Amino acid sequence: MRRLALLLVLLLVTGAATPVAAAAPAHTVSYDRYSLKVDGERVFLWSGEFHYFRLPSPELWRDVLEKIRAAGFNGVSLYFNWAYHSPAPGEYDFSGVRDVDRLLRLTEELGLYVVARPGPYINAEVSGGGFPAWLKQVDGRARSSDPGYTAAYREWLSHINPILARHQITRGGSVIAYNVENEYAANTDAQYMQDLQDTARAAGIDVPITHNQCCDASWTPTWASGLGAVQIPGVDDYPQSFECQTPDVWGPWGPGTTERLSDNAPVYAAEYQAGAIDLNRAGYDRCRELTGPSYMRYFYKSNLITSGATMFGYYMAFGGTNWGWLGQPNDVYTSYDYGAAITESRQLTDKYAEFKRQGYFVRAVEPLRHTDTATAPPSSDAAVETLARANPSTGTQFVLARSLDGGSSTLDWSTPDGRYSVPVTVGARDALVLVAGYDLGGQRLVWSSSELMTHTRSGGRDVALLYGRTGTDGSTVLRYGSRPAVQVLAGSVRSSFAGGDLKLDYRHEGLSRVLVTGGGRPPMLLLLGTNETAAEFWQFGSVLVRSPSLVRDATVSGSTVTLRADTSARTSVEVFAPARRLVVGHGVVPTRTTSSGSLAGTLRGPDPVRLPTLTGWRTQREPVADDSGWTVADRGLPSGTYGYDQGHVWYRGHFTAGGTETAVKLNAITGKNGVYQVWLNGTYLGWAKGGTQADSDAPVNPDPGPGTFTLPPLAPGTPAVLSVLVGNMGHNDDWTADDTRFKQPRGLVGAALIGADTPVSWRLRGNEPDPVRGPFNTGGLLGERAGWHLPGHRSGDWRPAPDTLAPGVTWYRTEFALDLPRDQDVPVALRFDGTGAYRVLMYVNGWQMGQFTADLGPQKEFVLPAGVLRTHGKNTVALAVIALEESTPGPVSLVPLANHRVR
Ligand code: IPT
Repeated sequence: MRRLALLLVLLLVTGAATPVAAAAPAHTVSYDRYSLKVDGERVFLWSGEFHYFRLPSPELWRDVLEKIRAAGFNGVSLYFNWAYHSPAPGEYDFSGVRDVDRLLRLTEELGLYVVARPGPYINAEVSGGGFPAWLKQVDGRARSSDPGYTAAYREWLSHINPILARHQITRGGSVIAYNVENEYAANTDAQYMQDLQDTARAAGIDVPITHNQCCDASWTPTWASGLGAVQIPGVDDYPQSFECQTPDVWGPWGPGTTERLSDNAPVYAAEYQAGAIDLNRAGYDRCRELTGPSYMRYFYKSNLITSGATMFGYYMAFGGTNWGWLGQPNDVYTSYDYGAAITESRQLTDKYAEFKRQGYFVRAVEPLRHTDTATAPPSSDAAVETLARANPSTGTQFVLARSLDGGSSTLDWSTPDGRYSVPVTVGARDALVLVAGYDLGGQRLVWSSSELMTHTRSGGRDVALLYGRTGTDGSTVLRYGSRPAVQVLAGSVRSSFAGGDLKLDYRHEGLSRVLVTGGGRPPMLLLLGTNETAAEFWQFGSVLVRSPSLVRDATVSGSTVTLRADTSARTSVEVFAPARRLVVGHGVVPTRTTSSGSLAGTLRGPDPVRLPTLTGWRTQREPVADDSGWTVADRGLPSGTYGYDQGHVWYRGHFTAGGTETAVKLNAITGKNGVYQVWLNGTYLGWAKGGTQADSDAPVNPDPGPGTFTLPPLAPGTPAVLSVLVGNMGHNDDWTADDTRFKQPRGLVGAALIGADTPVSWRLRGNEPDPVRGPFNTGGLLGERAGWHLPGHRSGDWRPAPDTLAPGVTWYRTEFALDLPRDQDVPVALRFDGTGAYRVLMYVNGWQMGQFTADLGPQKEFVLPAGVLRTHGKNTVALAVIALEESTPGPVSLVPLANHRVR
């Protein structure tokens, strides 16, 4: 009996650890110069970048991935962050929020392809560019074939490669390609590049290996040939730059044309700009504007036609949060919203709608997967530029009509089905991709001046959705053997029939509907919308749904169609499927059948929610503890030498005054925006900015690190102690692959008394990694070391909060309970108001969810993902308020960022 139980337990345990269902069918992955292929079928890879390490809530990975899928993406591009998994050499953790096996299982469940990007170097604005801090102490240049570095990265790959290998498509999983290194363009070492690939192959990676070359093909090597060459070399392109403060300046970083790097591999836009880092702290709304729908239409559609690229990785689809000390100090702050299509609080934006219009098109129209350059129809007006591609087997043509200033033109279009004069209107900074000669289901689309978003075959008829800018004219021509019957169900559409061509003329307004029957073809429902109404459609398999709310999924079983949908208000829903009954979530929705043969109903919105006010704050000063147990700085001052790598480090310097000391000269290197503070015998001497990176891009480094602090007079023989709190901001990247930025030390790097040669003996204390929340969660504040940020800490002896804070660290704690409606999604943020010379590290249930920099801005609201936040139960908030000068911190509150009913 017992043995049986043991066996069962073993089975359960091993069963849980086996990621891919053994029975999942294996597939082949191949490629040619046009596209990837799965089981010989061409695949257009339309993927968005997602960073699991920026969303410490596996439950919400599903939410984001479902939203990515619903937008029409068929893949995700995933960096794997070495540093996130490895707190120390030889130590690796893939549990909890680091469970990438779970992430990959989710992609499999959702049917999303994965481009796996395990680095070892990833950049990504994460601390060290993904290199663990301990690698700074390893001899040998990082990103080279130096033996010290080689041993280190092989250790990482020996952990991550087997996970990725068992999730490959070739073993029934989701991984379709494996990307080595990242924009490896400076100080390159081909032997290293080759070894990364040999190591992957030895671990069973058999999908195509890719690389993302920096910026454009002028960067060499491109890794398209020679030692270290990959199978599918790709290019990263950020044509809009990162200057979010000037969102109207277009294309400062070049035309953004995706380039062909190899004659026998598809064109791969490995990272194509889909947002921006906020280098100048303009706020992410500006970044979203800089990379908004207009840019997306012009640049993304141009890419389809200029290069014929069939592999895209849009960076980012969802940005997330630099929680803890995850972020790299120079380019980002806590939020990594990125101005992406899906916001940091998981909300959909107008960029999402544009992705949907383009993504559905790319998915639906198979001939786009295999195209060559073709002659473009001449345009009567130079304001509208045309470019074209055609599918060599079907003849289907794709014409790009783009304009910078806007214009109307007539195209003299020689389509596969005859020569036509096609009037088109293109807005300013806009582009259309028009299709001709396309076998659309059972129909023949001769041409259309509307854009095709998608089509489906359902209930024995074809349904096609076309759209254009509101107020512009559109025409669609379909070919029939004989005159079909045309029934205009909604809107105003004129039709004419001549020479086998049915021509429909209309203005893009709302949603017109036309039913065409007879003519020797199956019936067809044409939906003629605007940019806005088209974006209200959702498609899952053959089911088309129209609703302004998010639809996550749709399935048909018998005569019932079941949807999963979110609503933020009462909204309409219309389903185009051969069904008589509509179920949303678990409830039947009353419907009527429309003249279009669809089911229409209404979904109710969420109940209002109120969040509690944060009250009852208790405070405690960072303890002035006995430092006898601290680490003796017997090997120099930098903190990394002692393994203190994240966040703050306290230093204590003891000396016996000679009586002539007048000042202390210090230097700390913190990374950009870090500061350090100094006390003598408990008296505050002041603060200074920490030194930043030795930046090869900016050789004139202002390096504000050094600071000289005047000492009060000290009588000879007085025992004195200097206390220095250094606020490290994370580790520099290694973009230049030369160690200079990345291996820059952190903490104090220089200390000397002025006026005497008095020796000072230093001790220091820094962080210990949190075994649950990971290596980036905490730094070395004494309160962190004492667990004051943790939910279990008892703050009974803490005092009520004072109005004014003395310089230094004051801790605050309070609790609040939440009981949000179970079927509602209410993203919550912690909001800080106030400005001044102070900063706040915030902890929610022990998780460090950000740093409010009242002295720098711009971020005031810090997203708290459910999971970290208990939406049903008690929550603990702890704040470490670090005052640089006497400060009066502003109020802190909980704010709802949205409210959706989820079914
Ligand atoms: C490119 C990196 O590959 C990526 O990791 C990330 O850093 C991104 O930029 C910016 O967010 S680097 C390129 C813009 C030079």
